[in-house]
Amino acid sequence: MAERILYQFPISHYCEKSRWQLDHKGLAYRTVNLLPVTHRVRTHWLARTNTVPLLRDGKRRVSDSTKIAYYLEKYYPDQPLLPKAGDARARVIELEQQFDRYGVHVRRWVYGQILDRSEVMTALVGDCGLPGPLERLAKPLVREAIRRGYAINPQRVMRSEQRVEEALVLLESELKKGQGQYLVGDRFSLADITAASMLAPLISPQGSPWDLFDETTLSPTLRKQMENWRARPAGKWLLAMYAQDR
Ligand SMILES: N[C@@H](CCC(=O)N[C@@H](CS)C(=O)NCC(=O)O)C(=O)O
Repeated sequence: MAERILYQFPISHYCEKSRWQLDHKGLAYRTVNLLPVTHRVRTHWLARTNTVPLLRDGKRRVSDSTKIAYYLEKYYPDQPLLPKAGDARARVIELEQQFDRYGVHVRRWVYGQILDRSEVMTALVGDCGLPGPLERLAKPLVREAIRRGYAINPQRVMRSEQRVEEALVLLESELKKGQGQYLVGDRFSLADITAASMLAPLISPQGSPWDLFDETTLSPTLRKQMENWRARPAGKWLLAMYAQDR
């Protein structure tokens, strides 16, 4: 059988979205961790792209979590995540796009708080198959590349915090419209996977890829913020999604 590979960064929430979808559909795959920065050589060679996730499914190569989502729905329609037609389909598509866009702000806000922690570089660089001395050399370079590439600076992080709040409000208002379990109708869909993957780094549910820290070592301000988010409806929903549907 042809091999299925997801090229990824383990703590990328866009990669989490694709892993969740593959897992939901029960599709076998293996992950290959790429080293941020030099990953571009591989992703460009494979699919003329600079970003992960990138799915290699036998001979086919698909990059971008949204394109991967549509690809998987088309070729592996079991356990569907996208309604076939009608208003529900349009709504899932719209929410998927909205939460995907908020993902950029979640990423900037989270890195703004934790980029200097060693656990982050260990998660990103530690499992890429580099020998020890190279790994030690790579970590500060990757950290600075992330700082520059994602504009992790105080002004931009502050603006992203407002967009994060908007995302949480959107999630809460959508949940109010339905029965509170899923975003569109009474079925788990791509909208739920996207919202949960994009926002979960804010509260690092147990067992998720962002469960990296001994939280008692985080700053009191960050701990308080996470506690507040976990206590509000959006946070409770995210925790429930990870506990029940992930
Ligand atoms: N729209 C893309 C965004 C993917 C994305 O931003 N991936 C980041 C990791 S979270 C990446 O590969 N960054 C590396 C780079 O930009 O060089 C998707 O949905 O897949």
